[in-house]
Amino acid sequence: MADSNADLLAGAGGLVTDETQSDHQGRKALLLVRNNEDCSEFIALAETMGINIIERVEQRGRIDPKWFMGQGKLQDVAEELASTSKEHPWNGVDLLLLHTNATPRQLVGVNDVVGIEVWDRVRLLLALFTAHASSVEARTQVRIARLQSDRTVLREVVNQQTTGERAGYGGAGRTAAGSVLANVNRELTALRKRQRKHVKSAAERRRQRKEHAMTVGLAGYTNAGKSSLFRRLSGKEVLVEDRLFSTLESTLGRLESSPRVLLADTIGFIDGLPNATLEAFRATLAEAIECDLLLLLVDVGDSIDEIERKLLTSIRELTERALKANETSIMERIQLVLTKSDTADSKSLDGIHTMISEHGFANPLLISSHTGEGMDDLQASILNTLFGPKRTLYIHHGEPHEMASEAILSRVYDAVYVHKHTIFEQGIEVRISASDETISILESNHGKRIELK
Ligand SMILES: Nc1nc2c(ncn2[C@@H]2O[C@H](COP(=O)(O)OP(=O)(O)OP(=O)(O)O)[C@@H](O)[C@H]2O)c(=O)[nH]1
Ligand SMILES: [Mg+2]
Repeated sequence: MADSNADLLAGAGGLVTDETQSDHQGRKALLLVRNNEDCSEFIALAETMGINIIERVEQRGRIDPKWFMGQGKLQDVAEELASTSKEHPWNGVDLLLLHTNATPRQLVGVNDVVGIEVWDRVRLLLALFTAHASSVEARTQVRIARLQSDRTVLREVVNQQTTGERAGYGGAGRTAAGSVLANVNRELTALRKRQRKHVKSAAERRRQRKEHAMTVGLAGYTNAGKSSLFRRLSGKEVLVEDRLFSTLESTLGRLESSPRVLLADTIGFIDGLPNATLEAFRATLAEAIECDLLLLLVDVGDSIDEIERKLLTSIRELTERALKANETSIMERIQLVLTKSDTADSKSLDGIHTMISEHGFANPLLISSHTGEGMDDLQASILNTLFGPKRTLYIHHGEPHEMASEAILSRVYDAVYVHKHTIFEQGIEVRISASDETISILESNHGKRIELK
C-alpha cells in the first residue's frame, strides 16, 4: 500500500471524511467466509444498505491472523478481481466483506493484497449507522464510533511503519498515517467534549421528567418491532421499516391512554458489536435503560434458535449497559414482550414459551402491533407494574366542617394513577391504579371518608 492518505483511508475501509461515501446503494461486493458459517444476518445488514453480494467465497480451516483467508486463496481472489473482463460476474466489484470482526492487522493485511475497500462486520455496521443517522445526536455518536474504529487501523499502520514492516517515513520522520492519526485524535477529543455536554443535559432532563412521570423503555434486538409498538401506544409517528437499525436515536412519547406514562423508543441491539462501538450509543440507550419499567421485545417470527440468540444478546447488552450506568436492578424491571404474534402459530409459540421460561422469564406478554392483539393486556400490565392494580375508590361527602371531597380527590390524584372520576350526590367514585401501600396511607389520612370498593 502506498503511503498516501487516499490509500490509507481505503486501507481503513474508508476513514470518515466529509467526502466519505455514505450511500452504498448498488455497490457490488464479494463476501469472504471461513468454513460453513451462517451469514444470513451479515447479508441482511449489507442488503439493508442496498449492497449487492455477487458471490460468497468460502475457505475451510483456521482463520489466518494476518490475511483472514489463507494467503494463497486471498491472492487468487486479488488476481481474479484485477483481471475481470466485462462479462465476468466480478466485474465492478469494489468492496470486499469479511464475515468476522477482523483485527486491525487483518484489515490492513487484506487491503494490502486486494487493493479495494475492505469491511469486516464492525465496519459494515458502522457504514450502515452512517447511512441511517439523521439527527445531529445520532450523527455525532456514529462519527465517534467510526473514528475510534479507524484509529485502531491507523495505529496498526503506524506500528508497522515504526517496526519497519512497511515503508512510510518521510523526510521529517513523520508518516502520513501518523499525521492522519493525530487529526483523528484531535477530532475525537472535540466530539467527545460535545457529546459529554449533551449527555449531561440529557441526564438532567431525564431527572426532571422522572419527577413528574413514570417511564417505560422499549428495548430489544434490531427489527424486533420497537418503533411499531411505540407508535401504537403513543400515537406518535416514528420511522418503522423492515430494515435493520431504522432507529438510531431515542424518541419520547406519552402513553396515549395514560399520559402520565412516558415511553422511550431507542436503538436496537445486535450480536458482536464491540464494547467501544456500543459505548458511543450509551447516551441513547440510557433513555430506555434508566426507566421504571423496561419492555424487552422479542420477535416470535424468527426460528427458535434465532429467538434465543437475540434474547440472550439483548439480556447481555442490557445488563452490561445497566451496570455501567449503575442501574443494578435492571433484571427486576424487565417485562418480556413477544412481538409480531400474527406471524407465529400456536405450536411454535409453545416452544418459544418453554425456551423463555428455561431462561427464567415468567409471564411474557404476547402482542401484535399490526392486529392490536394483546394491547389492552399490555397497557393494563404497564399500569399495574408502575402504579399497582386497577380498583375503585369511593370518596364519601363529609359534614360541612370536614374537608371537601374535591380536596380529597385532589390528594388522590397526587398519590395514585387516576383513570377517571365520577361525581355522585353522595360522593365521588374514582377508578384508580394503586398499590395496597398507597391505599392504606390514603385510608389512614382520611379515615372513613375513603372506601375501597
Ligand atoms: N407482522 C408483523 N410485523 C410487524 C409487527 N410489528 C412490527 N412489524 C414489522 O417489523 C419491521 C420492523 O419494525 P420496527 O418497528 O421498525 O422495528 P424496530 O425494533 O424499531 O427496528 P430498528 O429500529 O430497525 O431496530 C417492520 O417491517 C414492521 O412493519 C407485528 O406486530 N406484526
Ligand atoms: Mg425502530
